Amino acid sequence: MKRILLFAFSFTLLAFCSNAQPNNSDAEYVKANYTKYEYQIPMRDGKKLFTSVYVPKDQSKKYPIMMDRTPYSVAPYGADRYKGSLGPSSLFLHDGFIFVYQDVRGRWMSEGTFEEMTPEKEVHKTKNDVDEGTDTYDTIDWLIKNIKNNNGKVGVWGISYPGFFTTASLLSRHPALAAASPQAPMADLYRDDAFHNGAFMLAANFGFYPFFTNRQDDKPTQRQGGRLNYGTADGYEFYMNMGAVKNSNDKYYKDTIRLWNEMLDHPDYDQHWKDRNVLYHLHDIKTPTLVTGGWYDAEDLYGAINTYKTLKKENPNTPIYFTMGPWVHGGWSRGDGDHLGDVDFGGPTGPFYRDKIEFAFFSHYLKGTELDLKPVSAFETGVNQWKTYNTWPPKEAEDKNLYLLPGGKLSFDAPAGDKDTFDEYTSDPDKPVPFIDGIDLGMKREYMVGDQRFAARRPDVLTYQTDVLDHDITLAGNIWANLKVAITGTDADWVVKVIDVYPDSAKNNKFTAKGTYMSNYEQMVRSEAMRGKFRNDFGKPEAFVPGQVTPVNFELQDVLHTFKKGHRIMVQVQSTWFPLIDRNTQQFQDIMKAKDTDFKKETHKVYTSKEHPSYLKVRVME
Ligand code: PG9
Repeated sequence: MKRILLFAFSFTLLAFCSNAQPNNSDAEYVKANYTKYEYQIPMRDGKKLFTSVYVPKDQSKKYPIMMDRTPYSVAPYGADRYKGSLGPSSLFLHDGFIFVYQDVRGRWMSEGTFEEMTPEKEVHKTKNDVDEGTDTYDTIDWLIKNIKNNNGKVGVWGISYPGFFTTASLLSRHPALAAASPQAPMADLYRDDAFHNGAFMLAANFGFYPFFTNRQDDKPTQRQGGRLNYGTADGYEFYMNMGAVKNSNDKYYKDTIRLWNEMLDHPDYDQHWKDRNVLYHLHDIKTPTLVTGGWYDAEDLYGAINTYKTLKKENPNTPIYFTMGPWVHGGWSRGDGDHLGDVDFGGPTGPFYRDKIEFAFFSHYLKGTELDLKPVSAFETGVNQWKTYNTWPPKEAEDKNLYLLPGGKLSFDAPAGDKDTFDEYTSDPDKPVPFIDGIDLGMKREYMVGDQRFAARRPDVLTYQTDVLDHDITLAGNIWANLKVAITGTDADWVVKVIDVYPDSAKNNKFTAKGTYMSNYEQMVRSEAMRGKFRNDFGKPEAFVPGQVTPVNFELQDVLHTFKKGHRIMVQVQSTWFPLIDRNTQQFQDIMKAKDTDFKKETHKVYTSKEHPSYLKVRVME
């Protein structure tokens, strides 16, 4: 019974986290045209990794290998009952490749011990020292030597955690590794899925981490806590009732979830995280690489952008391609990608990427077909058009400051006058600002484009907006928030949101396909949190001095968005964002060990004066 359960669950998650999409006609095609083999491939330290290999029945040709190394179980690929396509899209399936799926070390049917994100140990003391780079090397070497009719070229791809294993495959530096595509790759778990500038991503992780306990003796769980009875569909209510984060073990996990406890034990950026940051290792890479991400990826936006930027910087002579589309986590691998929530992208974006970018990239490097692809392909939201660039961010963009001014104004003109103006609000951890309008048990991914009017109407959310724009303004690149703040407590979280305000009904009585009335819609474009005590160093938290004006500067991830003429640019500032991030006690302490009585209501000030300017540094193309 358990095995069937295991199969059923892992297939569900697999479809979510990787590329497979249940598609009966493809499954029939697989059965008719491919033969499946299963192997336990020996690594250099003797451990064997379970590997499914699908080989075209037509043995008259030689085929490249496309490999996906995953912690999410290849059981569905290993079972006769498997339904679905093979490869990043069915274009690969029908074009003829050898497909390889491998359980990474220590997961499911592979031997060894699973350690989160072990990219490459700095020093291999003995030849048996292993990591994901050496496991990939040994796997590729074995495949090339043992799988009939391979053409000696291997491509590796994967989304999310498999995206990390794809980046780690580059560290194998195996001569047969001819192309790789890390997609929504986790790069630094601290800044990707676990924390955002030190604020803990509570709703995203609480229900998911049970999946990462042990290999064989763990009941599978659905994403969002399949083993838990939340007792409600309202995450805001559930997590308020949970109270302090440490109650999660007392009330639910009883210290049984290793990865969850790693988060609670490592709230600062310490060696635990540095050992798992693959970005430190991306040098001497020769393999052509396509990094793919989504502007609205709520999980690994940092990973996609920084994997590309690091690869490009460290390996100037290696072909490194970058695609960013208007997608959620993995959204490019399935469906049309023509809208998200209420926001319309003017047509399908996924099929274009899968055919003209992803399939063209691998076909070129694995089969020698033509490739007409610019280094950067980026979808410009707001005007819904694909743009190509030689570099990212585009060199044409120029840095400008967008100032928060008195009276809720926002302008490229710096504040004037001598009055040390500021706005203030009471930040109450017992009444945190919701991150969505409505209810959801997890990290509702539409939050990244959601209408922010529900928040703007709260007294603990500051809102600043430009006059109606008389021309289009494009932001292309990252955004830095530079706040000047003062608080009555000794710690605080700062959330900055960049919002596109649609024209009012007089000029915009547009309804979306879903029937949403977009007049005065306040669409989120980019947002980020910063736990104030980490403002100078994620590894060295510092208390605020009550009442002292203090700079808090932090990066919001890149955008390519045009605020059209007739729209406004809006910035909102707040100090709670629940339950997307955990609540700050607003007292300088280890919040993971805080008690329910430690949470204190405090008053926060955001300065808007010439002496203490708060602004966003943006990269503008006009
Ligand atoms: N990026 C997702 C994740 C992995 C591990 C821990 C937390 C999140 C994912 O692979 O779906």
